Amino acid sequence: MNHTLAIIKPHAVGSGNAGKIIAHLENSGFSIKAIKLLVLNREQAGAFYSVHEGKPFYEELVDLMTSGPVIPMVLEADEAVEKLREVIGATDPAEAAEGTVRNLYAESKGRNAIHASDSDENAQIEIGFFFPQGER
Ligand code: 3AN
Repeated sequence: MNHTLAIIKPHAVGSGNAGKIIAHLENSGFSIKAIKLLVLNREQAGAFYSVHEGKPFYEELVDLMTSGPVIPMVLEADEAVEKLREVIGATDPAEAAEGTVRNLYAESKGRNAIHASDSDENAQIEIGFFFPQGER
């Protein structure tokens, strides 16, 4: 079994879709190993997305991720990272396959409802960001 990190983004929490997204993930075969709800400050959101610093959408991304509570969770499944990327669909909801989380719940490429780690290495880093060793 492998682990990955998902984050339900503030606009999806605000629009009342968090429960449906969590159910979608569980119905897709993931089990939740850790979960919390918190509001990120700009420093935390900027650090989390530091690979995107300098890109045209960076400020918009930090604005979005600090606009309300987020729900990060550690998900477990076989090949969790690849599987979750498949279940959430493409970054741009216009390109996300039918029935994927972003096809169902994203509003735009920026407001795309959910984040998922893109490699096993990043999954470990991102899990540690929200759920430090001592807390697990
Ligand atoms: P993904 O979330 O599918 O891994 P990344 O890592 O390329 O996509 O981008 C991280 C986040 O940055 C996306 N979830 C999205 O919110 C935002 N983003 C990426 N590209 C754009 C873009 N062209 N315009 C607006 N926001 C973007």
